[in-house]
Amino acid sequence: MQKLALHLLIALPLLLAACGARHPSGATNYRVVRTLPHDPDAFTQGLLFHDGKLYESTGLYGQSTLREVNLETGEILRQHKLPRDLFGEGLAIYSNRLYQLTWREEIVMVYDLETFRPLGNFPIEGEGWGLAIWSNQFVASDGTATLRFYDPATKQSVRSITARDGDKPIVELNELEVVEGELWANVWHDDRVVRIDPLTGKALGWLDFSDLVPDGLRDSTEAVLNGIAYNPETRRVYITGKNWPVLYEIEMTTPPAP
Ligand SMILES: [Ca+2]
Repeated sequence: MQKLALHLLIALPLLLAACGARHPSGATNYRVVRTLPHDPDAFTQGLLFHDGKLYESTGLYGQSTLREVNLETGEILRQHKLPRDLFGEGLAIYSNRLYQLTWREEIVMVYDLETFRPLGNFPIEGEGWGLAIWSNQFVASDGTATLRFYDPATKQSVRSITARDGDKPIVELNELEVVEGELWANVWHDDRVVRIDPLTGKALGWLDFSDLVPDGLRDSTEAVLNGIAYNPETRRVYITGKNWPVLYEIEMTTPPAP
């Protein structure tokens, strides 16, 4: 029995790691593992990890970019500048293509992942804020409490949910990230991230990042928390904000069992 217990002890974390993508994170708290540099000129609108690489979308007219960033140094490894009349927003990768939302231009830009070569765009109705992939569908926020899911093949909306904390709709959902099956969202002008059930819209909990807002930016109405990326290989979450000089590597923690 002792030997079996030992095997289970060794196997269990591996099993949990392997199943991680299908299990809710249950994260109710976090620990900052590392504080890394981030380009203070980046008006961050989308952030994601893919195959060990960090990708970012930045906004503002005349300054919007799609970029690959060195996680350790914050250096821009390569970037594509958007035309001056496009305002970059949420970013997602699906089937070796990058998809970048635009704010009020009602188009989604498409790029080749390997080369950053623009491959065209497709229309989307309404404002574009955050973008992620959940269960092989795009999920997009538009500044309201509504999250719309799109079929990547047809680009048509297939369903929507309303994010609610109890009965109260959670408005101004912004940057999105799928973390272990949950949908995490920045709330604009809020230092917290809400964890949402992607099937129902129900808030599963909140993570308070107010302690991470850099000094000097606490009173800013623009340089707010916005940017969540998740690396499933390490189970680390990355958090930054618009024009923040830092990016935080986060380890999710749960409170000890009572
Ligand atoms: Ca994200």
